[in-house]
Amino acid sequence: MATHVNAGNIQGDILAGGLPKKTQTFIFFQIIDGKKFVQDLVELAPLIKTVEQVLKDRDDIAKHKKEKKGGLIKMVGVNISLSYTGLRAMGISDDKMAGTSLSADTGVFMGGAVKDAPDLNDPIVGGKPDWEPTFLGQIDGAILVAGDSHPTVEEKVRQVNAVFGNDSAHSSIKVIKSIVGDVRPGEEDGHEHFGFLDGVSNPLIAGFDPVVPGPAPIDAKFILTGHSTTQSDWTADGSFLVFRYLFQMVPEFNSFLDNNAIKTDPITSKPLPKDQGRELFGARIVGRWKSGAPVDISPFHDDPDLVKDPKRNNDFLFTDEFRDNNKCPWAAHIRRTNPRADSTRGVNANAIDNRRIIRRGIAFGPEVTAEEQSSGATKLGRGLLFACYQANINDAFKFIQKFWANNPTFPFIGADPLPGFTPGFDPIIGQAPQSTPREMTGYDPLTANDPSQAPLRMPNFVVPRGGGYFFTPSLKTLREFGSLTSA
Ligand code: N7H
Repeated sequence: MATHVNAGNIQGDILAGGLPKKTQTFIFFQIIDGKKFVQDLVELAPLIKTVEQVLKDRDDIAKHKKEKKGGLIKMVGVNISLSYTGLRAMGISDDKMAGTSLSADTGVFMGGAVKDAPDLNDPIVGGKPDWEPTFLGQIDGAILVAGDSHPTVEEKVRQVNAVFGNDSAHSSIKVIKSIVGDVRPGEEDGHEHFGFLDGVSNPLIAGFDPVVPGPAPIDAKFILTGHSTTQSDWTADGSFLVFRYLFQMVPEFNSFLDNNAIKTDPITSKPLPKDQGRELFGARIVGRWKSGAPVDISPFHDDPDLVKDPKRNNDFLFTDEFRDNNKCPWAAHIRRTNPRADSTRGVNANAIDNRRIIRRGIAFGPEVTAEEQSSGATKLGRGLLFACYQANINDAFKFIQKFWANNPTFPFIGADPLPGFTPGFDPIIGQAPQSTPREMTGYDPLTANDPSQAPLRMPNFVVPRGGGYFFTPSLKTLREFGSLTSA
């Protein structure tokens, strides 16, 4: 039987499409008075938006659109997550975490994101990840405030601050960094900074989300903590939030697309105009066109109508191309991060429900300036505030980054597909070990399956500058932390 989703008990960013947002502020904090903080959480609980409220918001948005009233409904939501050091600062002992989901991931959550960064091949300088100093220090929690506009979010942030005590002498927390993310303007709404539509494919939850063609729904226990054993505990209806502060080198990425535009039309064998060749190359390294249309369904030309149809935009499993990469290269970002049937058939068949993540990122930073575009060099910081939820960080986010994106031989393990062929790194997020080149193959449809083709060298376009591993508790647990801290 599918795990029951108790929508009124689960924080709203986790399921049902997450907190509706045009802008989102991430507030990272340290706990300076653990006892007061635990009491403050009881007061904060009514301000937290649940999945139940998100479902209602989504109905209201649909109704507003249907009535063509224009503008946006005023809407805002708050969620809160805690790191291991945060839980400890609240007075929750390791004993209380033992035997729960918090200790079930080989120490990844408890060890924290800084310790894990070398294992993800994040660049290391002076023995430390090359991150912004704030993220190298202690971060006890993250408050997410998402809404329709800056004034709505700012008003809610003031309300949240008041709960913890505005006056720094009496506040239970100290804010150490706030980052604002914004949906990109105009036609780029919903597209990340490289120009690709984001947020298209997320796992469907069995018995909760409406079923559409594509990968089969997964049990909620792969996203929600505390449901993997028959006995549920205080971590039930929670989830782990992985945050990554990812900067994107957009002008450099654009030059890379220009320089590697596909030259020959794979169908007519005639020369391909430069702009078309460039878009085809971009689509093949991501696995979707900028419109969001998947190359596995529309391999050689964009089809923007396809992505508007939720019954079609995810309806592929890479099953037509088990042993080739004609339509979608094996290294392509979406084939790497969700290999669909690549992993569930053949001699190395493995179910991957426990590898799925629910992504909730938002873009940050300004649009590319004319000067950056003409010089081909990034001057201003921009990128993705990457956020994803799962029941086990080691099995999901970390596995995807380490064993899929950073693994040049995936999916060639043992006797699986073409012998002698190395797909290379995920071109978007794959990270090679220090001083090792990042390369991929299979990008040109004409030579896609030729083991003798020269690999393509790729600079890093995505640069990690921070991160955090957090636990997002249920509403019930938020109110009852006090009972866990008493001896
Ligand atoms: Fe990715 N991009 O613009 O290229 N991602 N991603 N991602 N990503 C996806 O389905 C992107 C990152 C996943 O089920 C799309 O939403 C960028 C990390 C997964 O088909 C696009 C960055 C991790 C999927 C991008 C970035 C993942 C996915 C297609 C960093 C995990 C779903 C649209 C700056 C470790 C795969 C969509 C599926 C899709 C981009 C980061 C994972 C366009 C720019 C760090 C699981």
